[in-house]
Amino acid sequence: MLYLITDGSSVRGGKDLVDKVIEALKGGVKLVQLREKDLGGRQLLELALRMRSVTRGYGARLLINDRVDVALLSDADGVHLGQSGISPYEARKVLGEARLIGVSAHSLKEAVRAEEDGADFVTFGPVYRTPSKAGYGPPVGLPALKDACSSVNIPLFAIGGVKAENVKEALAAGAFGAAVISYILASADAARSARDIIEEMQTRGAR
Ligand code: TZP
Repeated sequence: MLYLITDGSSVRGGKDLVDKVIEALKGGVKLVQLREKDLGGRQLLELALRMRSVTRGYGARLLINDRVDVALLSDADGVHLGQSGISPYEARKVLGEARLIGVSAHSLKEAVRAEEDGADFVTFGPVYRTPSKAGYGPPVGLPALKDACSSVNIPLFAIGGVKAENVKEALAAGAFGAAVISYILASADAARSARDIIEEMQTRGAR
């Protein structure tokens, strides 16, 4: 499963983020996280509602980064939580069982705790050096990914510098899927990039 995470600042050439996400949906993306940390609640909700409409049009799921309130107000499929926000355990009380809760983990310890706290899945990384601008720390590498995959029982998405050229080794390490920002959003042809990475993943039997 390919998981697209938005970052408006990764979009090149003055293109609109929603248009870029539509391109990615056309390329086969079925899971999108709206992650626009600079937006206030009002603007974020407005964008979430637009994303809700486009993702629904392509039968894709939408998660909202950190903001449980915005997820509920936009009727998103769930949230993706960081390490410093509210815990999956608390979020579940508000979201119920039907919505998804993802958690960002940067170490084995964080991945294990996310599972214990009731997360449905985790993203783990950065596995590789990431082209994305924000500071995500040094790559944890494939051995750490492998270790995490064999230590948790929930699906784990490899994140950080993942692209068509290296996604198969992440899956070989045990990852359920891959989460990407720049490989798709900074691509001149997001549909093609999405298709390329999905095809690579499917050769390893990923959905
Ligand atoms: N968490 C760990 S690395 C990362 C996040 C959100 C950024 C991933 O971006 P890219 O461009 O796919 O490397």
